[in-house]
Amino acid sequence: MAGAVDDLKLLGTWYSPYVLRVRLALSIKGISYEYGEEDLRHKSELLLRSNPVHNKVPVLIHGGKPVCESLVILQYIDEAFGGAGPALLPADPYERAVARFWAAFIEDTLVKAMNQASWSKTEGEKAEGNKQATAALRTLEAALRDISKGKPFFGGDSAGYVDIVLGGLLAGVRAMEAMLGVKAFDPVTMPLLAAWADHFGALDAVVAVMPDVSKLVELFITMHAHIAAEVIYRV
Ligand SMILES: N[C@@H](CCC(=O)N[C@@H](CS)C(=O)NCC(=O)O)C(=O)O
Repeated sequence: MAGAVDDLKLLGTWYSPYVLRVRLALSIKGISYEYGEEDLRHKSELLLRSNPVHNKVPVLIHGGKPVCESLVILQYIDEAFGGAGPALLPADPYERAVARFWAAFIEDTLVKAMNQASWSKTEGEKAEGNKQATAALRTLEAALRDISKGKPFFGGDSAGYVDIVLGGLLAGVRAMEAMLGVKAFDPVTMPLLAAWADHFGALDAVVAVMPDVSKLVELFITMHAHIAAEVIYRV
């Protein structure tokens, strides 16, 4: 295979949006690797040794050397395996800076709001999270219009760094939509993002690594039940 790389291992969990980013990048670049599924209640020695600061997945281990944090890993993949598949970040330094800016926005603003909307203990906190997530998505809709210049992806004709950072959230978004009967990427108010999600989700390289949405729904129902039980216990 064109993107075969020696001694490449990814430590992950099947439901993690951060791990999905790394799987998406490797899949889009056509790079093969060994995958190690972690049980986060009983983390492996390898994980603890490889990410001693955060003890979190994903960790990409290349030639025995660990790289941690999903955004750092994506940039490492682009630089270390430049010869494999399409480049994830643009070549132009200014466009690279713009892509990094939007990746940071997704991470710091959108993910934070989506987590608040999904996992808060009170309805008030959830509603505030929803409001902030919608505002962040509207900002991204405008960014997509500017950056893509009529093409389907933030990366232009093909999916790149920003698409992968946002795309890692897509399985979780689809699961929440199925549970709540709502459209997060509203085709009326966010037509470009709605089309982006359809295009990105249909790419072969994406379909190959997307987790099963119905399994995610089951997991989210269990997680919500745990949060609710904790609230009742605390009351
Ligand atoms: N900022 C990190 C976040 C990674 C993260 O939160 N991973 C979760 C799984 S979704 C984890 O490993 N949690 C284990 C723990 O918190 O102990 C990244 O982008 O890689």
